[in-house]
Amino acid sequence: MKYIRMIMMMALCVALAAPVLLLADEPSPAPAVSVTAEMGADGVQRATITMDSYSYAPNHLIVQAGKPVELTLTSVTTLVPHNFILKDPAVGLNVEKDVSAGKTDKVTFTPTQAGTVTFYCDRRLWPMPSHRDKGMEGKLEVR
Ligand SMILES: [Cu+2]
Repeated sequence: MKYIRMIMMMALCVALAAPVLLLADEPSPAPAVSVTAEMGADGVQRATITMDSYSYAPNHLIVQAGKPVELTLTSVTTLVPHNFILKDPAVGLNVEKDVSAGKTDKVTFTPTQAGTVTFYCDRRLWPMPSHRDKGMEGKLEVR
Protein backbone atom coordinates (compact mmCIF):
# COMPACT_ATOMS: atom_id res chain seq x y z
CA MET A 1 0.00 0.00 0.00
CA LYS A 2 2.81 2.32 0.97
CA TYR A 3 4.46 1.42 -2.32
CA ILE A 4 1.44 2.38 -4.40
CA ARG A 5 1.15 5.72 -2.64
CA MET A 6 4.81 6.42 -3.36
CA ILE A 7 4.38 5.60 -7.05
CA MET A 8 1.32 7.83 -7.23
CA MET A 9 3.24 10.69 -5.63
CA MET A 10 6.02 10.24 -8.17
CA ALA A 11 3.51 10.26 -11.03
CA LEU A 12 1.99 13.44 -9.65
CA CYS A 13 5.41 15.10 -9.46
CA VAL A 14 6.14 14.20 -13.08
CA ALA A 15 2.72 15.52 -14.16
CA LEU A 16 3.33 18.81 -12.36
CA ALA A 17 6.89 19.19 -13.60
CA ALA A 18 6.22 18.39 -17.27
CA PRO A 19 4.67 21.76 -18.24
CA VAL A 20 7.47 23.61 -16.48
CA LEU A 21 10.08 21.55 -18.30
CA LEU A 22 8.33 22.18 -21.61
CA LEU A 23 8.34 25.92 -21.01
CA ALA A 24 11.94 25.86 -19.91
CA ASP A 25 13.23 24.03 -22.96
CA GLU A 26 16.31 25.49 -24.52
CA PRO A 27 15.71 27.53 -27.66
CA SER A 28 17.25 26.20 -30.81
CA PRO A 29 18.50 29.08 -32.96
CA ALA A 30 16.10 29.64 -35.83
CA PRO A 31 17.68 29.33 -39.28
CA ALA A 32 17.78 32.63 -41.18
CA VAL A 33 14.90 32.84 -43.62
CA SER A 34 14.87 35.92 -45.84
CA VAL A 35 11.78 37.22 -47.58
CA THR A 36 11.27 40.35 -49.66
CA ALA A 37 7.87 41.96 -49.13
CA GLU A 38 5.74 41.84 -52.25
CA MET A 39 4.84 45.18 -53.79
CA GLY A 40 1.13 45.41 -54.54
CA ALA A 41 -0.45 47.36 -57.41
CA ASP A 42 -1.58 49.84 -54.75
CA GLY A 43 2.03 50.56 -53.77
CA VAL A 44 1.77 48.71 -50.46
CA GLN A 45 4.46 46.15 -49.62
CA ARG A 46 2.98 43.05 -48.03
CA ALA A 47 4.35 40.05 -46.18
CA THR A 48 3.16 37.51 -43.65
CA ILE A 49 5.14 36.66 -40.55
CA THR A 50 4.38 33.48 -38.64
CA MET A 51 4.86 33.72 -34.88
CA ASP A 52 5.69 30.60 -32.92
CA SER A 53 7.37 29.78 -29.62
CA TYR A 54 9.97 31.21 -29.98
CA SER A 55 10.53 32.42 -33.48
CA TYR A 56 9.36 34.58 -36.35
CA ALA A 57 9.27 33.17 -39.88
CA PRO A 58 10.66 34.78 -41.89
CA ASN A 59 13.14 36.29 -39.46
CA HIS A 60 14.69 38.53 -42.12
CA LEU A 61 12.28 40.75 -44.00
CA ILE A 62 13.40 43.08 -46.76
CA VAL A 63 11.36 46.18 -47.62
CA GLN A 64 11.83 49.44 -49.50
CA ALA A 65 12.10 52.79 -47.79
CA GLY A 66 9.43 55.43 -48.31
CA LYS A 67 6.60 53.02 -49.16
CA PRO A 68 3.99 51.65 -46.79
CA VAL A 69 4.43 48.14 -45.41
CA GLU A 70 1.55 45.93 -44.32
CA LEU A 71 2.51 42.91 -42.26
CA THR A 72 0.14 40.11 -41.44
CA LEU A 73 1.15 38.57 -38.12
CA THR A 74 -0.10 35.04 -37.67
CA SER A 75 0.34 33.22 -34.39
CA VAL A 76 0.42 29.44 -34.58
CA THR A 77 0.68 28.80 -30.86
CA THR A 78 -2.13 27.21 -28.89
CA LEU A 79 -1.57 28.95 -25.57
CA VAL A 80 1.36 31.33 -25.58
CA PRO A 81 0.66 34.97 -26.52
CA HIS A 82 3.31 36.87 -28.47
CA ASN A 83 3.94 40.38 -29.63
CA PHE A 84 5.74 42.19 -32.38
CA ILE A 85 7.86 45.16 -31.42
CA LEU A 86 9.63 47.20 -34.08
CA LYS A 87 10.96 50.43 -32.70
CA ASP A 88 13.61 52.77 -33.96
CA PRO A 89 12.81 56.46 -33.61
CA ALA A 90 15.75 57.31 -35.87
CA VAL A 91 13.96 55.77 -38.85
CA GLY A 92 10.43 56.64 -37.73
CA LEU A 93 9.41 53.15 -36.64
CA ASN A 94 7.22 52.73 -33.59
CA VAL A 95 5.25 49.51 -33.93
CA GLU A 96 4.01 47.34 -31.08
CA LYS A 97 1.32 44.70 -31.55
CA ASP A 98 0.08 41.96 -29.27
CA VAL A 99 -1.06 38.80 -31.02
CA SER A 100 -3.03 36.30 -28.95
CA ALA A 101 -2.43 32.58 -29.35
CA GLY A 102 -3.78 31.32 -32.66
CA LYS A 103 -4.82 34.79 -33.87
CA THR A 104 -3.91 36.90 -36.86
CA ASP A 105 -3.44 40.64 -36.82
CA LYS A 106 -2.01 43.33 -39.07
CA VAL A 107 0.36 46.23 -38.66
CA THR A 108 1.16 48.98 -41.14
CA PHE A 109 4.06 51.38 -41.11
CA THR A 110 6.27 53.29 -43.50
CA PRO A 111 10.02 53.11 -42.96
CA THR A 112 11.49 56.47 -43.90
CA GLN A 113 15.10 55.51 -44.53
CA ALA A 114 17.42 52.62 -45.24
CA GLY A 115 18.83 50.60 -42.38
CA THR A 116 18.30 47.43 -40.40
CA VAL A 117 16.05 47.29 -37.35
CA THR A 118 15.57 44.31 -35.04
CA PHE A 119 12.02 43.27 -34.23
CA TYR A 120 11.29 41.09 -31.25
CA CYS A 121 8.82 39.70 -28.73
CA ASP A 122 9.24 40.90 -25.14
CA ARG A 123 6.64 38.59 -23.59
CA ARG A 124 7.76 36.47 -20.69
CA LEU A 125 6.25 34.12 -18.19
CA TRP A 126 7.82 35.29 -14.97
CA PRO A 127 10.42 34.26 -13.82
CA MET A 128 11.40 32.78 -17.17
CA PRO A 129 13.56 34.63 -19.69
CA SER A 130 11.73 36.75 -22.27
CA HIS A 131 10.79 35.27 -25.61
CA ARG A 132 13.43 37.50 -27.15
CA ASP A 133 16.00 35.91 -24.86
CA LYS A 134 14.82 32.54 -26.19
CA GLY A 135 15.53 33.65 -29.75
CA MET A 136 12.27 35.32 -30.76
CA GLU A 137 13.62 38.15 -32.88
CA GLY A 138 14.28 39.03 -36.48
CA LYS A 139 15.55 41.77 -38.73
CA LEU A 140 13.74 44.26 -40.90
CA GLU A 141 16.08 45.38 -43.62
CA VAL A 142 15.04 48.65 -45.22
CA ARG A 143 16.63 49.27 -48.60
CU1 LIG B 1 6.64 35.76 -27.84
